[in-house]
Amino acid sequence: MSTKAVVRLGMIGTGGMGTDGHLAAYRQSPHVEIVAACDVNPENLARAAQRFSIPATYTDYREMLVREALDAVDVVTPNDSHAQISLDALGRHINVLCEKPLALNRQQAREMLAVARKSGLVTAVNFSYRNVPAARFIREIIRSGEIGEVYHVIATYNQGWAVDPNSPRVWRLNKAVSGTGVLGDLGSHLIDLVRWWVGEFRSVLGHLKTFITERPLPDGSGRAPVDVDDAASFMMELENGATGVLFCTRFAYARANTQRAEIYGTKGGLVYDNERPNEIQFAAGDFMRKHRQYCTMPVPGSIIASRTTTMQLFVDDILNGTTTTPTFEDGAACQEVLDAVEESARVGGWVRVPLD
Ligand code: SOE
Repeated sequence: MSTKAVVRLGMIGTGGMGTDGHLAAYRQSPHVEIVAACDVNPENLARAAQRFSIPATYTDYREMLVREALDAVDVVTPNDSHAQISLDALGRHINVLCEKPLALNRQQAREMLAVARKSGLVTAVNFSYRNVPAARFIREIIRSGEIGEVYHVIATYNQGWAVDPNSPRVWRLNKAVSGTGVLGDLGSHLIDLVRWWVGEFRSVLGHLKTFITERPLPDGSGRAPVDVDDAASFMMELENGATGVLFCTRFAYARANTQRAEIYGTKGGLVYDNERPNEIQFAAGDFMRKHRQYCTMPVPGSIIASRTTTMQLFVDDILNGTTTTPTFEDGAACQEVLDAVEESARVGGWVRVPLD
């Protein structure tokens, strides 16, 4: 890649994830220039512009798309605006990175995917845990054949912030804005890891649960209902015949952000833990099976050293014509599973993926 090549990027959404997550990541790349930022919240926008020295600011993304000569946008807004912003950007021939979950539902996701395919542009979805060294190593081991054919994946993703009944009714707890609750927010990461490690989903049996159905509004103006899932559990069968269970919650006491997965194959087993990103647990072969032993295996230094972010990969993909990030294909495939889990929970039985 030429050291001079630079992607001119417009940032859409300058909340915590937009700034501490995305803009901070772009700062690590010499190949991106943040030429403009947009947010409906002028205070967040001004703070971000100052912190990251962004020359132009907008409160309407459409104005930004028209006025700035952009190569790319990064969409880090609440879920209900992912589809329209992405479609508008693609329509102006601008490459798009979008936060997960890609959309509110599969209909939106399918439209986004169809437009993305037709455009030939680079699209990315921030399934960020693919970048955890242990997650990458697990994929390499599975693909090498070292644990044989996968029989099972059991994965959990636990946060605990919602256990406090006074924790406010933020947008993530409002179905009209978020689509689903913890299912789309955290479950989408697990679904993506399972697809990336093992393969596509065939069917699911879901259960969704809301524990606290009303909370104080963030601005103190009263209380509002919570109409999304606080916890989501689902069984799954994958296309290769593997079975498993995924579980995610915002009600795991004293947990900040804990992901774990166990993967069992015909010849070995693996354990992933995002809080121990540079190691895995591993067993393979008759000797370890006989003695029921798992050993801690360090992730190879080369994988650790090349740890990156979706944001840096997105920029490199635009400049190099490569596809190294999860794309709208992955975002839409994940959305098909999310919709299937929701539908399964509604009808109380197994459903096929995709639903229709
Ligand atoms: C929610 O608390 C959240 O910020 C998710 O939206 C992110 O995707 C996850 O990586 C961390 O937790």
